[in-house]
Amino acid sequence: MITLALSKGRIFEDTLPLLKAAGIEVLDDPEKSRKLILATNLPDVRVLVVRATDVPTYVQYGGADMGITGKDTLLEHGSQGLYQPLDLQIAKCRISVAARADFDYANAVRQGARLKIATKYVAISREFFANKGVHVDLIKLYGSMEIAPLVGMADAIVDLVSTGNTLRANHLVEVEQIMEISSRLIVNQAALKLKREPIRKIIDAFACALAVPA
Ligand code: PRT
Ligand code: MG
Repeated sequence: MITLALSKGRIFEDTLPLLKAAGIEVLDDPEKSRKLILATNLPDVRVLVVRATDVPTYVQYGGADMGITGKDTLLEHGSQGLYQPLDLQIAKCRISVAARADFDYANAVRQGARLKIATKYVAISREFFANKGVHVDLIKLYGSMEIAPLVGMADAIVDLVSTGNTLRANHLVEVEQIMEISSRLIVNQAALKLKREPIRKIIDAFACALAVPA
């Protein structure tokens, strides 16, 4: 049995064509079904529907053999015990710093300055600002980060941006891009040794599908 951990929403949708290329069809729609373990057309392949942030955990502990997760999630979680064979080029976005338009970010990120950042991405933020020599007080949030600068709780946020509509709707400005984000295929290193052939087959099919221009 090969178990694949996926999250609902954008990653799931973008993954379906890749699965299809590997000859795998998921039999239930996770947006409609309440099932968390989904069967596929292949009797020895199943899909776990987990929270996006839990995908690396399932794969690391062997609850799933493989999974698909954003680079953002992977960097926050750490990649211990995980083999990362492919950048799937799906669910693309960027991770950026955003602040109120009236906030003087350029002045605030001088070497040795101090900045209050609200984010779900504390590890990524800590490293980014440490490399700049800027001291940061990090406030961990789990969502709706955009509110924090508006109510004076933080100077800026670090969050994912794709169209920029969410920032605009909340009167925030993207002041610096940290990195480009896309989703990665991750594989449990022990599973790769024990189930080498079927896992290799899936990795190769995904790689093949990626090589075909959309
Ligand atoms: O929703 P839940 O709390 O269960 O988990 P999650 O929010 O981590 O999952 P999900 O499915 O929303 O995101 C999964 C992955 O998709 C992320 O880890 C990213 O790798 C990737 N991804 C790509 C994005 C976006 N684009 C994105 N735009 N994830 C989130 N967003 C959000 C962003 O946080 C912000 O609130 O969309 C908003 C910004 O979008 P724009 O278009 O308004 O700029
Ligand atoms: Mg979400």
